[in-house]
Amino acid sequence: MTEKFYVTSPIYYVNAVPHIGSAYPTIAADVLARFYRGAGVPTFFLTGTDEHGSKIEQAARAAGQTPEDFTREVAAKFSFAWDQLGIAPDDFIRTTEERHIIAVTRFLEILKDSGKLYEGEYEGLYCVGHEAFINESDLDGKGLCPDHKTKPEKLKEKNWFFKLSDYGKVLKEKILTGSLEIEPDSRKNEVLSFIDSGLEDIAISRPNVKWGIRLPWDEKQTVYVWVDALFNYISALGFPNDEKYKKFWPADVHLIGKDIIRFHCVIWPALLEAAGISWPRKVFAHGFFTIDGEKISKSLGNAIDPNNLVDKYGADAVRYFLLREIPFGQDGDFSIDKLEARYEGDLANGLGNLFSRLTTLIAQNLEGELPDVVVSPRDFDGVGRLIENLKFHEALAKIWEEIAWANKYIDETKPWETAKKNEKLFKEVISSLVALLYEIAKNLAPFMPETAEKIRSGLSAEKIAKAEPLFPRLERTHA
Ligand code: ME8
Repeated sequence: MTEKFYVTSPIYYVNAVPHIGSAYPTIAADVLARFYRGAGVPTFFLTGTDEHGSKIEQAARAAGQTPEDFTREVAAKFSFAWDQLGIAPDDFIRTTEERHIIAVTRFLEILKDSGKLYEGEYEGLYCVGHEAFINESDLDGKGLCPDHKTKPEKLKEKNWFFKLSDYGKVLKEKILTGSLEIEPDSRKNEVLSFIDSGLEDIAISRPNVKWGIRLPWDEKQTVYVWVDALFNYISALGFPNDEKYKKFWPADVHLIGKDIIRFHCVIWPALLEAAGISWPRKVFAHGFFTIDGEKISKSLGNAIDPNNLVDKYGADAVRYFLLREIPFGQDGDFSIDKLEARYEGDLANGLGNLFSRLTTLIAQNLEGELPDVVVSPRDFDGVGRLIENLKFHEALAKIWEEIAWANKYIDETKPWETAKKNEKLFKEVISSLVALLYEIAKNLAPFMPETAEKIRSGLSAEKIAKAEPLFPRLERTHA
């Protein structure tokens, strides 16, 4: 196994409050971090908020607040939501923090000295929703951005440019040799063909955006928000001198959505290369999900607040559902019906029922005393490897096979009958089930930390009592 593990989620724009889309990669990063921590590997998990640029400035204005107050309030909402979901990052970076601004300023000076920046003029269409220039050919019939349904601004500006066009060759080489891994493969191919189509230099500063980090050598300009944002991955570690930076950089995996792959697989490595800094080892792009078949959008108002889900189903059920239902890396669909079906089937009737049957048998027949625990009758080979490879849904499927096996084993051995007839056999059955349940809890811990803890503490009590249901019956939302 690796000697250290550094995982990041995207940092989220604070123009929107947390929703299940932003919760998704953050939960996945938390699962990886918990898994590596559990394996004794020094681990660092970073998340945070992206707070500069026109989009945020406009959102603050619309809310009638200063950008400072606005960003602070929304960042706190992210932090709160992640906490509710059982997400435990080692750090939460906000791009408006002093430590970030200092690191970005330092990095820009290095970049300037590299000779890879030059001043030029840019004319193009800027989409504030994307925080990026877009091509005329990308617009819909009405001349609007197809994703944001807004008219892009025509800009003609003096900017500082970065010679991205110099980096096609090294990017291709490192991607093809796997020195920068991009997963899934389809995303890797997408990046490679984007590079093949020819890289253009990019503007890395904006003269007319006030809400941003000033260029140290040209105070009239602020850093392009995407460049500012990408640096979070090293500023949070205390680039360039902190021990943490030396210990944890390069990132072992950046988890991102497929929408922001070019920034992470092309611009970010090229900027690092120019500054002589090592590249992240892997970028994994997950898919997008719809809600009841519809795109998540402000105008539809269908964004789901994870806090409401946690209140109703508990954090672990939400974590389980998102990672079990949608194969990580593919697109999928979210619906309350599907969530409730898995809650009742997999969680209440599967795992919950197993735990309650077992504790009841021990409480009723052994006066709550655990027989000697043996080795688990089933092994969980491969679950760890599946997690390392980000195949979360397969890891969970494998754990649930064992849960199903255990419930069937109880049905077949009928321990409530042997309890009276054959105490030795009864104890053997119970011992192996307890051992198996410990194994289940151990493997489940990165995904469902609260549930794993309830199982462990329920089974390690001095006098084992019939357990409270792990997943109480739901009042159905739909008939
Ligand atoms: O892009 N399905 O931030 P953002 C799955 N600040 N994942 C979804 C989703 C959906 N429907 N909607 C959003 C930004 N996401 C930048 C990132 S990183 C240096 C800067 C997830 O608030 C997905 O991971 O728009 C996507 O990449 C991320 O939220 C974008 O969040």
